[in-house]
Amino acid sequence: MLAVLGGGVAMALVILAIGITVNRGDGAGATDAAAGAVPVSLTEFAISGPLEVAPGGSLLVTNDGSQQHDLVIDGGPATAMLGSGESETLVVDLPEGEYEVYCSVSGHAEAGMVTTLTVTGDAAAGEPGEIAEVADAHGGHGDTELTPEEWAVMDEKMIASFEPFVDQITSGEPNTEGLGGQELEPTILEDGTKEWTLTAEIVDWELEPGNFVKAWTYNGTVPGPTLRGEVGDNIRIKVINNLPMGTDVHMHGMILPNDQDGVAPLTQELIGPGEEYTYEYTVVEPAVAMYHPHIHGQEAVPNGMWGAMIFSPEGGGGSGDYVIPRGRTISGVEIPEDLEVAHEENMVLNDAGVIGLSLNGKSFPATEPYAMEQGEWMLVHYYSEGLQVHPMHLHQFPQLVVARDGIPLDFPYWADTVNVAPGERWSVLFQAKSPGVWVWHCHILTHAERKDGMFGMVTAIAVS
Ligand SMILES: [Cu+2]
Repeated sequence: MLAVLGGGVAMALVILAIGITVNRGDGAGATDAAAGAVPVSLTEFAISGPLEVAPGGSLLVTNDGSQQHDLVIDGGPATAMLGSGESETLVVDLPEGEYEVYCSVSGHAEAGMVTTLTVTGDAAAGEPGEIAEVADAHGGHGDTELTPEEWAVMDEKMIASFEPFVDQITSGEPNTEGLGGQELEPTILEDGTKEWTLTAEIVDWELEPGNFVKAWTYNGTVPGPTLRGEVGDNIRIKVINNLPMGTDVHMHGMILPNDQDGVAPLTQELIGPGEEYTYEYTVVEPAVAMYHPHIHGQEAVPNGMWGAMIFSPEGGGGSGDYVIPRGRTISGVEIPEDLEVAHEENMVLNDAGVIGLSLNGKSFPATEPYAMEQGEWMLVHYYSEGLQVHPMHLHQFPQLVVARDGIPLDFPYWADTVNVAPGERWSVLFQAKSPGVWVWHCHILTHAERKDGMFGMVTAIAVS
């Protein structure tokens, strides 16, 4: 029986494997592979290569990684964004010469997803390339042969990359349009129900100065609006779907009736384009939670469809500070009984889709800097809407990890770097003890820095 089962599973896997290697564009992948297309493998974070192809030849590009990737030939054609396991055949109708090839997802080329393609009449068809040398010690892609003069240019670019960010600190003005994650006041209905309206729509979103992407959003911002309330609230969430595809809204971390769980078609009908749908239930437990579509989630969520929901205990005013261990001593440090949270912030991490490596929908130097006064406490809720783990490091001030997924820890602990995996929420508390500008970033350094400047998952706290 086990053997039969095993055989069945193996057969299913074979069928699945056949299924996912089929070309998603024109259905000719398998045929082309047989006819001599050069196989190219995309992984985190490498492109097999260097590549060689004859004029008019083709590449069979397969995403062997776990995230979305594409393959762009500089000055030539590109594949669609490929999901894990998907393939596409790319015809290389280019003159003989050497071309750079890369993945266009923000940060992926810098992390190693680049190689070269030589179009030459001498090319032997169908020979797979070797995995390119992955990120070297400089976080680049193997081209460490820069001259001191070239390095001097990189130094200059690196220093210059900070300017727009420093301008934000000194002026207090953001350098891009659009600020995500802002609190949305509910409409209070006659019976006391709190009602929010969320409109799902695709908008132009300024990710970094001058760089607009087609973000999938709630109410036009990344992240979507923050919803706050208390245990005992009856809440209604009205969803208007202006997307070109169906959607649903899953409230991850909220304890709710099954028919409010937002998983079409299991617990509700799909909300079609142009349709409206209303969720309604009573909040029974405090939460540091989040809402996002479940259907098409792998695409919608990294592309920006995500928002925070914070529900305090009754009488808590909608604050997430119920997670703070006031009056306790943790590793010798006393947490004051009367601790006041001067700043409660959500920090939403992303690394995929059109938003890419970012904090709260912005990539450095557009990330928001935080202004604090010496001695103030900040409570931060980290969330991940991406596909990877990010070790979040704050310079100088140890972070007291007080809650996981909105559940207060019996044993809070201090750490200077906190890992945040997809789906998780980690709440941390710190005191800004010393003045200065203190950097706060993901410590996977290729998520924060490339040869010619900082980017992605970097911000700072300016303590006065
Ligand atoms: Cu990271």
